[in-house]
Amino acid sequence: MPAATPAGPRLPDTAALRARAATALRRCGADLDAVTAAAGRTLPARTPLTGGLLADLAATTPAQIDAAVAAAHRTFQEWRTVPAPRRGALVKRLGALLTAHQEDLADLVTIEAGKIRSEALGEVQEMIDVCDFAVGLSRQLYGRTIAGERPGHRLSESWHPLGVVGVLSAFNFPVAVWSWNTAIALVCGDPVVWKPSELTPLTALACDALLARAAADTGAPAGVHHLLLGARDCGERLVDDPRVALVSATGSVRMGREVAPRVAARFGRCLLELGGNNAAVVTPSADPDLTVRAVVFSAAGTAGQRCTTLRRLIVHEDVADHFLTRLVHAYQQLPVGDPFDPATLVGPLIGPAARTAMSKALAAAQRAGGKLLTGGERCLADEAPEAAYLRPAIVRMPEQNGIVRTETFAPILYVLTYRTFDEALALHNDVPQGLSSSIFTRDQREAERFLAADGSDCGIANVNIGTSGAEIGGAFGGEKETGGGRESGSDAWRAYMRRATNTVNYSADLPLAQGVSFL
Ligand code: UN1
Repeated sequence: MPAATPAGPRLPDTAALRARAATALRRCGADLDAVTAAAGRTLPARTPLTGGLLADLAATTPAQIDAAVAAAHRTFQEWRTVPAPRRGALVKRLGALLTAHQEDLADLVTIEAGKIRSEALGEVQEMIDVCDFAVGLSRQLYGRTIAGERPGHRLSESWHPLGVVGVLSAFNFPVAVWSWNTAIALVCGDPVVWKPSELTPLTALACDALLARAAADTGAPAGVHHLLLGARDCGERLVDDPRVALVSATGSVRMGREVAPRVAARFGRCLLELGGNNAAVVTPSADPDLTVRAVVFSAAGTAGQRCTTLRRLIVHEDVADHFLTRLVHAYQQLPVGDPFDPATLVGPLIGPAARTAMSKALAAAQRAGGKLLTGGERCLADEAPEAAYLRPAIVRMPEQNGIVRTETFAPILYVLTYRTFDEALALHNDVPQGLSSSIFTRDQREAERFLAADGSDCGIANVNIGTSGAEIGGAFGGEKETGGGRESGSDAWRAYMRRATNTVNYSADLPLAQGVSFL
């Protein structure tokens, strides 16, 4: 449990957190006092550790947003002609600066998003990893040569920079998802305008300062990156601006439903990473120790606030009771509290609204016949009444009803049981979302079936590991209401470039395709 004496404070106070954030920012090259608003439109920066106010920041004005997009668009005319490996040099330098400032950035991630130390460091590592990936990619933006049908002709495709990329990111991965988009957009030749979650402006300021330094150090134009601090209206201006060629948005399904048609109406491109409702199938042959550990990390880690968090467990009825006894026991040992304490495994939820959403979902699940096996209690309420520390919960459900099919961004794991493997797959796929999925089995037939065309319908399908914690090398994203986008590894870079098909006639004849004769 967190090292604490019952009488003493168990959480750092807001003033200490503010000082720590200011130090981390200063080391990264940003000055908290300089960005604090004297008057006018403000954006409050809070910490979920106490619920306290860290600073009132000056919010970006509509005129500044338009100026940022205009500058990014101007920079595009130049940046697109810089050879990709030279663009890679900027990202290489960014990766080096992120490495040098891993601790500072992790401090800010903990202070603003509430992540425990190891996960905060892991999030920064994810940024460093994607920079490495993008640097390699900067020499591998390959097109194809295609076997054409006409003699004396060469048919090929080339990939060109697309334009300004607008990145809308969420609080739960305040910097990693930005880096997936930004590192790849930059090597692809696209300037970035970033609108981070209004809940995590300080981590964004630090990243923006480091990228500005990387640009200065490598001779890249400063206009390749712009940060907008503000609420929804900031994002809306990016969504509606025809100079923004690609809007890459991470967040709720509700947000995606607004963004996608607005971008489509102007024939812009969208890359959406929306909600998940990720499940794991636990079969009779599953390795019990490994499965319990994987399930606890995926379901209760990050306080249940990953898109990839495990939210549904589909367990074979023969092993359900035994497995759940072990799982409940593991849950009850989870230390909840100050995320800076190395013993803590579960930090706070992002704020009071998340606390309410969790309580409401638990009440709805129980009204529908669910049995709360553990969790849901509030912790540290006396010390931090504005914060949201809750024990991760497990609820055994009689069926997959509306509440189970809804993503609640909190540590609630719903348990369902199955008899036949087909039944497990049907339950698995019968939700509107399609991000991540897992099966725990030592039966190869089951494992392969889960990964086959009629198995999991998600963008990520795993065997004997949990639903969360993907590496950056694979394409990240999902189907159905998750939005269909793919980010980070594999060939996700193609979303950030435009494809041109080129046919070159090096003969003296003019044969027409499809055997057409004319003139
Ligand atoms: C997210 O929650 O939006 O796979 C991203 C994972 C992390 C990324 C999650 N690498 O859990």
